[in-house]
Amino acid sequence: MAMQMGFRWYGEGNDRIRLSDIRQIPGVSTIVWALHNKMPGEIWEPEEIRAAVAPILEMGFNADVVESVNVHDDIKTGLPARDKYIENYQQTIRNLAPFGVKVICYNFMPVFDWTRTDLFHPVGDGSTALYYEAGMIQDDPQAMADYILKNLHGMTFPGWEPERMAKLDDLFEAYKDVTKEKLWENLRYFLEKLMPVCRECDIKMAIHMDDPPWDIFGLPRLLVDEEAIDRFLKMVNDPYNCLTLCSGSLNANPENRVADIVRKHCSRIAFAHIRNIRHFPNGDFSEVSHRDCDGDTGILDILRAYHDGGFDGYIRPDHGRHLWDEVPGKVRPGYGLYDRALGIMYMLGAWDLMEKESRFHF
Ligand code: CS2
Ligand code: MN
Repeated sequence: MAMQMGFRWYGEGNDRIRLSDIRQIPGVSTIVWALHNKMPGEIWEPEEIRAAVAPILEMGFNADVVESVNVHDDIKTGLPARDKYIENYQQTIRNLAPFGVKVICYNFMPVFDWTRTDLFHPVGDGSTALYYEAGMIQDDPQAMADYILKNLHGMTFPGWEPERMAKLDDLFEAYKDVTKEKLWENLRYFLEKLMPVCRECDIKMAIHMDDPPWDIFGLPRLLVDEEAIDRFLKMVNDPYNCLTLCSGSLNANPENRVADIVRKHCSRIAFAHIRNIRHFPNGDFSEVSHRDCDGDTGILDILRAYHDGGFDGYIRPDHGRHLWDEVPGKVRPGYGLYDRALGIMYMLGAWDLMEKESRFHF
């Protein structure tokens, strides 16, 4: 098995990018997909899965990776209703298996998914990118949710479902007593119930890193650094309990050495997200192109660590900048076509060279 390159696609009628566009990017084998109309906790029915996967397979891709099957808040907060939602999750795993799905990416972040303060920040070359202004994330989560929803221009964004965001106060109330230790315990409970089903279906659960990797608005976050990743993998020590190692999420904290984590845990990384970050002295950061020298994340060291580790999982460019005609309203923030395509060519360039060198040396 070799590493497989993926591209996240939001589905027919829900993404301006067409599968036929993606086919023109060299080296993509895998469409990273999801049923974006599903609320956390709902069962994904076989007919719905079949309809979503059919065009992907028809275009000659595989549909091996789902991102995400979102986890209901009752599972994260540990309410009695969680058992019902965990059963639904198990059923979704069983329903995905016949379609060849091998990896499910998910996250365990309370209330919010990734958090940025500016979705179209000028990078300096005429393009824009997602940006985090440290001073802006203080005590008004509602203002941030409103800003993000407005700038999505009606597009769906997993984790930012308007229905959930409308009930922010209730959500914060539900997490009031959920300490970091409780959240760890609830994660363990969830995963231990899933592992037998994962084994039976040969599907890996691959947790996404928390983004940014620190507590926000007083909400605890778990997958934030090497120590937490060690703890997570030991807590449920099962080959089906894996990581979606997101280089950009982790490196939002510049102390996190992503390449070292890859070297340590390569066999437990089912899915690699490659995103590059540039840090500013005041604590702000911007997402940038995948080219190593454009940011501080160490993209080439990370790719080398994957190559040295014999990585045979799935990899994808994570967020890209918005280029050329990708202006607000015409592009899903972070998920345009062009910069992600450029990122793929950059990664494959580095990878092909490492392959060639290793064949030459051995
Ligand atoms: C993604 C995450 O856009 C992104 O940053 O990597 O939103 C990811 O899909 C979720 O956290 C996974 O559940
Ligand atoms: Mn990611």
